[in-house]
Amino acid sequence: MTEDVSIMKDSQPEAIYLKDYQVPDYLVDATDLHFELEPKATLVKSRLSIRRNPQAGSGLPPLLLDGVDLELLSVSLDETLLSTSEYQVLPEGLSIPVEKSEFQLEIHNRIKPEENTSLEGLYLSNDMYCTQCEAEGFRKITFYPDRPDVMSKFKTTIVAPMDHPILLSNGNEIERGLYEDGRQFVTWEDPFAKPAYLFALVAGDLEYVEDSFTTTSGRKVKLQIFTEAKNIGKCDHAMRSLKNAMCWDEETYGREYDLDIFMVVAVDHFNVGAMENKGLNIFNSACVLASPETATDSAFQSIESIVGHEYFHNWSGNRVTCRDWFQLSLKEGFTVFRDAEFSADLNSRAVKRIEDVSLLRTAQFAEDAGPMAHPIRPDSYIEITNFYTLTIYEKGAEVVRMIHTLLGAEGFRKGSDLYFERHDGYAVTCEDFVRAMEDANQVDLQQFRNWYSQAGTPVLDVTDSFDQSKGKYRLIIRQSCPPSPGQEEKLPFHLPIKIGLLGADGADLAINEQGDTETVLQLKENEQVFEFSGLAEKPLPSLLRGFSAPVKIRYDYSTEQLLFLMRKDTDTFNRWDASQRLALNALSDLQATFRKGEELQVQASLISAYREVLQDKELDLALVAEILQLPSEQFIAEESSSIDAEAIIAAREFVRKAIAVELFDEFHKRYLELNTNKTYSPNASDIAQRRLKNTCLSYMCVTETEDALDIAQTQFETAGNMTDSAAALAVIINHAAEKRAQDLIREFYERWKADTQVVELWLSQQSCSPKRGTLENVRALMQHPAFEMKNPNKVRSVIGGFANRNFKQFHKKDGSGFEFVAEQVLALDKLNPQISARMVIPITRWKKYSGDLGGKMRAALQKISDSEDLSKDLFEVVSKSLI
Ligand code: B3K
Ligand code: ZN
Repeated sequence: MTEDVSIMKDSQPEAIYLKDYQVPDYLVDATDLHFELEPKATLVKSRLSIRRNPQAGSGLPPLLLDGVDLELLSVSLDETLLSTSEYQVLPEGLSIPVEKSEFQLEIHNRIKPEENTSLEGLYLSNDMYCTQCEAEGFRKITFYPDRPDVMSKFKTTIVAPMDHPILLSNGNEIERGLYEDGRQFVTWEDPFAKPAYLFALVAGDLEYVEDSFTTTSGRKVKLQIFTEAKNIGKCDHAMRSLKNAMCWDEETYGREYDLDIFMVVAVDHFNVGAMENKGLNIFNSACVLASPETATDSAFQSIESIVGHEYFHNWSGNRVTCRDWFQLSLKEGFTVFRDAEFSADLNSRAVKRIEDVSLLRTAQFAEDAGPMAHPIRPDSYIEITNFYTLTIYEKGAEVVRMIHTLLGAEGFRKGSDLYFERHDGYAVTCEDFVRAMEDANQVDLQQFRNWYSQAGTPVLDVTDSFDQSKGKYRLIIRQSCPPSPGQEEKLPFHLPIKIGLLGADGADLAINEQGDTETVLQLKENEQVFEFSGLAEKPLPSLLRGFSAPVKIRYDYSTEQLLFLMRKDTDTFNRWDASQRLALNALSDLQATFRKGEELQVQASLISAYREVLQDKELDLALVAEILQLPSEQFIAEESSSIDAEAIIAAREFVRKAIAVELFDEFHKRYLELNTNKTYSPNASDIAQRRLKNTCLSYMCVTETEDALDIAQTQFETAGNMTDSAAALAVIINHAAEKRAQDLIREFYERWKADTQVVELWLSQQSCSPKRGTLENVRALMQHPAFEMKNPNKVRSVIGGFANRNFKQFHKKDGSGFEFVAEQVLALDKLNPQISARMVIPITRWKKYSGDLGGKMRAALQKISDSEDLSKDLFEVVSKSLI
């Protein structure tokens, strides 16, 4: 008996609503899985101990199981084989009539890992079997109530031929053996009940490094990182990061690890960065493997934070999980906040904050103003995979950070303790998180909840006045929030605004009678006035210190005031922010000049501000590097009410060149000072030194002089680490004449072609080149043996690099960049819908463009929409963007 239950797609996929949530009809107390691995036909046998959910009401409704792309072989209920007439096969599952409130269900089905290019469910990556089940991938393995509020204890047996000697699943290994036919088996048991999305299986010819960690209460935990043999030398940094994370979570949150073993596996084909499966984290190779010769500083840092992130999920996500997928930010926002604090504690706090805020203000703000805007707790979705967004993750983390700011570190810890204690072992909601924070601190966060239900980036308009005779300073703050899809009117938000007041000498003035020099204002009304007395002079406000809320703040600072803040503010973040404002203002003026066809000129004060920063030996090197970076084209675009891509490019290139030419000698001098031959270490101060050095090199090469390019070439030839080598390659690709660039590109590839992560970097540097002809080169790269359309990292490097990080060539006037993206998105959709729905994003924001660029973008999007058989994922993004 064989039933093919592959999807029969309806013409219009339907939305799912939070308001329709109902508790599950049945619970699964135990899940016993048995896999016989074969690339073309893996046999899955599942035995489920099921019982009626006492909370779900009376009667015995049919049992509904999810199942997608499965070949059903048999269904047995309490050991009796059912005939096909005794259950119903649905387009995406099974419906089984039930007569008892407790029963055993056994299902046998087959799947084809080899054909699974969606990388959801069980699939093959370079001959290694692996799984990805979050959010709804388990249903591609077997029939199951695939929802996070069904938590079950899993036992898993994996049977495989000996050429796949490593067989892993969640929990502890309890048995292993050999069959007569030469296959081996291993059985794993996970003592913690978990939703199916945390299930994992890995089988392959892998090697591992091993270490251990002893928890505060004395449990010795075995730590193992598995990779293909060729990568075994690239695991040390991840292992160190893991131990640091385990230690940090004990110290900061009082959370210990709970199993005897913690395993990490590196996989080349992976849709996202990593996955927090219980006891068996699966990582995209790019997010775990590193060595000084092959990985850049930023790779080292992101590995540390992702290893931390996945580890922290063991509590914020696994022990306490989500009731439904609308609550995704409950685990993701909180865990991003946790990993950001982990990175800040281990490295430079200010730089980490600058990096995170840059990402938020560039990409999340754009999302919040675009067609897919949604609150951190969405009300509806068509395909949940589309909601693993910057809003859920990064804005979600900002919302948690605001709670931390409002309650203080101690209050927040009381709240998190209560949250973990109250909800351990349960699937809960964002509401439960906020309530724990309230209950532990006896505070009212009613209005604060608007952050969970309203999309869009709030705007704060700030004005001030000073009454000299009374020494009274007033800040008047008005908040508003633009409409977002389905939400025309917004209620006011409750948000913390951290401020300081600067006196004429730049020192922080006392802000109240206690003599505090910094305070957190709580904004709740649409308009609120804050008064400060006892001031002898009108202060200069330093607003939203540390970016204390995810908002846009408008205060009419003059150029002189911004220069003053840039030099004097005691809040490092705001010093950097003032430099960004200053540059943004200059760039905005230059765009206007460009549109008028007049000659462009850069103010001398801007150049001298950069000179001063460059020569400042007191300032943290990392901060100097950050300040010297002009706002990215993407950030300038996000800040514009209507995007004029040509003017943005012209203005930014002009300023960059002017700074490079005017300060060439200073850049060169600083470059030479910083170009010391240190042994590589990815610590914060060395990273800062390399970052500033390479910023100097990059400015020098903007002049396109042979002298500068020779320096870059020498750096390329002598570099002892990938950070310096890649930085030199990038400037040569972007600024050198064709021959020099091509020679280096070839040389680099020949040297590194066996290293997947380096090749990904090589691909992306070329697709990001602002040089003419890049699109043709991108097309050529897609024919290169190093490119693989079925590998998301390669797609992200080439197509993603071009569409997201090559502002100039992607926005070419003829619309060729948009057409290219549309064409690739359609091809990808047949292989991997999660990736096609990501790659389409750059052409969805057509409404924000001025001139006919927006029209061309829309036309490319329309072409996708007109095509047959779009995946649910792509359909949702495209249809919402065309409205
Ligand atoms: N929780 C996973 C996300 C997987 C999503 C796949 N569609 C990674 C993370 O946030 O830790
Ligand atoms: Zn996460």
